[in-house]
Amino acid sequence: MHLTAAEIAAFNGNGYVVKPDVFSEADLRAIRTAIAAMIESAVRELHAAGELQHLQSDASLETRLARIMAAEPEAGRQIYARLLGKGGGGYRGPAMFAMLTHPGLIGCVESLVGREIVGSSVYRIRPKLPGWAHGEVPWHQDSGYLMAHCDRHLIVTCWIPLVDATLENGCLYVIPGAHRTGVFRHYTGGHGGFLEIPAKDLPPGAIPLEVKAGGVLFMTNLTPHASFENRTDIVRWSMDLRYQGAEAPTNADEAPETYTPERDPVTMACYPPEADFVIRSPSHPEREVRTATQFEALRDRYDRAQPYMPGRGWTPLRELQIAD
Ligand SMILES: O=C(O)CCC(=O)C(=O)O
Repeated sequence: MHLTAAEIAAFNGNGYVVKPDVFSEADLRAIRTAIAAMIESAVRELHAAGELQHLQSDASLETRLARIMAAEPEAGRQIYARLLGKGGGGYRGPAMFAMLTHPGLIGCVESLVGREIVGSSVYRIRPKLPGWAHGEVPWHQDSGYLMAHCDRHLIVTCWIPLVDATLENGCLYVIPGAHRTGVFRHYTGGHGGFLEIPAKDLPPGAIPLEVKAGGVLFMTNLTPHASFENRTDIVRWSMDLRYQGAEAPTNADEAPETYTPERDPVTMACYPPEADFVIRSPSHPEREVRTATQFEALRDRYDRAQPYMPGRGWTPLRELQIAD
């Protein structure tokens, strides 16, 4: 599977394209089952420790965390933290590796970045819970989170809903064409604790993108996007995976210990705290991470070393509000 010429042109012109049916139901079942199993194990542990009263065992993946969060919010927060870690990037099991290396997805990514493909360190699993502020993600460009010298490189975000993403449950919004403006000023401490571009700084024309489970929304790292309230009673589970080509800075061949405050920032990977991984390299196949075990070991090594990443110097949002 690849993107068609029309899809590539849409991606370049608008900063995004939606491709339906990249993942089959069976593909999604594996990751959904893995997430459900992580929830089950966290629930059992908390229950055994007396920190959760109701197991909510009869609930589905779509409803279990929502029900726990509504009934026992502290236990719900703990499950979220244990389950996903790093804001949603903590899981590195075989089902995650299968998603990251999915042949159809990688074929589409190849259409955008070329044949040498590096998996960007920042991947996330997100449960957008009903009525949960942290689940709403304010306007930002992914570049806002990355090192500034990476702004000129293409890093493709693949946003993958694990349930149908609708207007009601908080699908993504994008601003077509706004990726051509460069990086907008972001502020720290925005809604839900995320980085935020104030809406007044953005061009008009935001549109919602409803995407069915199995489809993928491809975006550039400069595409402004946001998602708002989930007004349903189900969890809008999604994943966002990122990929870059050979020319973008990476830590794929580096020891995490080399990331120290003394190091010149322009020599750094785009997001040093977590491990990048080579998905496909026809020129250096020996660099490829080929097994889930290799992948897990690499991610663990970076986690243990806690590599240094300098901030981008974004201003706190409250300072803007005081100035206003
Ligand atoms: O899933 C969401 O609601 C937000 C996703 C996002 O901001 C991203 O993938 O960068």
